[in-house]
Amino acid sequence: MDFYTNPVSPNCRKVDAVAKQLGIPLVHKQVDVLKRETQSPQFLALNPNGMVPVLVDGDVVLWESNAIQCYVASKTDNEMWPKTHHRYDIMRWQAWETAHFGAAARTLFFQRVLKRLLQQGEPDRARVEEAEAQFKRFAAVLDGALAGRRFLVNDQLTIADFCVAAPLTYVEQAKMPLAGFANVQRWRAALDEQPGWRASAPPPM
Ligand SMILES: N[C@@H](CCC(=O)N[C@@H](CS)C(=O)NCC(=O)O)C(=O)O
Repeated sequence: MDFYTNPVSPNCRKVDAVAKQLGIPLVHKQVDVLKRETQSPQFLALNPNGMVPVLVDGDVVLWESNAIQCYVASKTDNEMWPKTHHRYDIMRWQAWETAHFGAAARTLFFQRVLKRLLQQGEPDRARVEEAEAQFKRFAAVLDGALAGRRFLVNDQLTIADFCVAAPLTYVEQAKMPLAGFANVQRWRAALDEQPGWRASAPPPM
């Protein structure tokens, strides 16, 4: 399977971590987002959104990291993408990450880290304040869900953990307000013990 990816992208990490954890081989095709390789006609033919990640498996061309996580995990029988009702609980966390928690984290990453790298000026204070408020609101939900358990779904490591943890990849660089969310911090430390998660960490920024 060809995996169009970028090593610093948290959305790509979601998929890479699952593949590495389950020992599913992917052929990594590096795409330089900063050089706008995602806007080339060849790349847009794979994903008209002009974004990584994209997976190509024979005739199957798939974009959207959460769908790709499921597709890759479906290649073997495993507990990370169980064939039980817990699957819908995983899908719920994937949707929640995209719509709420990850959205707030991505705004902080863009405003405080990417803008500088892209030479797009200073962080927008109003957007940072709004994103911090949203981040704290949803981090409280995550913290509550993790009270007394190691992992998000059925207390087993699933693709939901890698999905929800991915936007926290740059928590320090983007100064995401995680202080006070002890269960989230304990869960992040536990994920760092998982070989696939560790191996998918981006190079230091
Ligand atoms: N919802 C998409 C988002 C993908 C996404 O935002 N990719 C970023 C890298 S993390 C990208 O390729 N950005 C390039 C651009 O926006 O031009 C997914 O989960 O796959």
